Amino acid sequence: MAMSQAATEAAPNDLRVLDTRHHFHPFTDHGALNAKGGPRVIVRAEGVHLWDSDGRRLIDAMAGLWCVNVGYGRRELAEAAARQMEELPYYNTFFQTTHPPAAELGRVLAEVTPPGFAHVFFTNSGSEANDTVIRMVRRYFDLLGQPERSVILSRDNAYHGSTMGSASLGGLKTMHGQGGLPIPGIEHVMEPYWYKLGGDETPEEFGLTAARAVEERILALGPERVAAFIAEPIQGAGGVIVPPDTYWPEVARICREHGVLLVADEVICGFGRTGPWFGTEYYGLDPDLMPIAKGLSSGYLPIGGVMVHDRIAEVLVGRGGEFFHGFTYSGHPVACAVALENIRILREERIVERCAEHTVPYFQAKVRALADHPLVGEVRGAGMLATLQLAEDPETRKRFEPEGDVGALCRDRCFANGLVMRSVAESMVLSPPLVITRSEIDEVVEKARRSLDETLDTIARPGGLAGATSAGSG
Ligand code: PXG
Repeated sequence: MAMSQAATEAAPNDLRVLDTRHHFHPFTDHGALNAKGGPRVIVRAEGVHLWDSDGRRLIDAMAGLWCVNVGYGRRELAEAAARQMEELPYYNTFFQTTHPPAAELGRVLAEVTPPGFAHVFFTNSGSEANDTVIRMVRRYFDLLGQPERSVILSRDNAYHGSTMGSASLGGLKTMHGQGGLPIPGIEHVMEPYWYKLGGDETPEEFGLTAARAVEERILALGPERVAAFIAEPIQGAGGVIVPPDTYWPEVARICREHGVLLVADEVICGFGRTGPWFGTEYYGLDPDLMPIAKGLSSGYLPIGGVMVHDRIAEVLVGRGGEFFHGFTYSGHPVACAVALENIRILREERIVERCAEHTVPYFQAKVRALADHPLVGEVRGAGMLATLQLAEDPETRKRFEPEGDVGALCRDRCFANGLVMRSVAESMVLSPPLVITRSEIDEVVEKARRSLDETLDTIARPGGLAGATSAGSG
């Protein structure tokens, strides 16, 4: 007690000290964080730029955490929140009650999502949306008199959230190693990550191999036991893994043939990230459930949901009786009002369409030009998602060992150069706001190239990598 008081007195206004003392952060190694003197402090943002507490300007090529699709500083969103706070700051949507923002947002979501999604179940996050998926899928088959159809298939290296259910759906072994996950009834199959797993197969051949891994598992378990397959159209947090073109048509066929529901996790891909409004439209998929979050409110307030296709709603909503599920803040009026305003902005300014037409080709061309860098083995991407896959030997796809150090070093060089990029192992990820301009894309790419050069310089020096990185997720 005396010690912490002394430290508080020593630095009463140092947010880093306060934060280090009191804040237990998500996905952060606090030992490493303390060693470097505490976290960076972001104090302000406008458009695609952030400012830290030292007054440094950073360009945010990650749209926060893949979510600030309309960019920072949209006053209309703040005003929508303030208006709703004055009118009705809270009321619940349980027990036969609603309020105008929830009812209105349901209607608007039915308009902007692909045909057939007339119903939404509201949550506060993507994790809650995916937990809701588990309960919905199992309830659906119970109602159909097939309670044994309860297994949900997912993929290695998938990210679907951090709650017990959604982390179980996820395929991250590091997460499963903490707290006894996955929960029963969830199985993982190979991800369609050609660069890492494709061996001697062409991407097209490997796409079919990865799809057939889904079918093999369904057959091994017995199709009568398999309820659903969940996947992101394009894996985001796994490292922007764009499946080969052969993958999705085959997976869709397999699910249809075996009566397995298709759950498309649109938490990152939704609301324009891949080009069209939804990632399922990018691939022409016809999913049964679509968890959404992030871009729904452009991250201005927490809100998520599960879009339920009519053929599922007919059972779950139409004749299912009471679904014993919900959150105090399901359909929170202020979050709904902000999501409504966000979608109004996206529609009225045609942000998704203009981005797909004008920004995506420029962004993809500029980022792909980094493929000539000696550290870059492959550039992948679609829409406003892209990644630079770093490699020790781009010719042979030889990866750096141990995985992650070079990516973390490059991520640190990006920060030093005023660029926010995420490193996922050796994938340097880009997911900027959809409103980024061409000159801002030039700024991102120029800073990325400089950061790659500096990374290469460091690792080329004898003993250069040792001690050069700040460990941990980034
Ligand atoms: N599904 C997908 C596809 C996601 O990317 C979630 C569900 C969970 O959403 P919530 O709102 O509960 O976080 C996500 C979240 C990263 C990173 O570093 C990615 C996410 C969250 C935090 C960090 O790439 N994705």
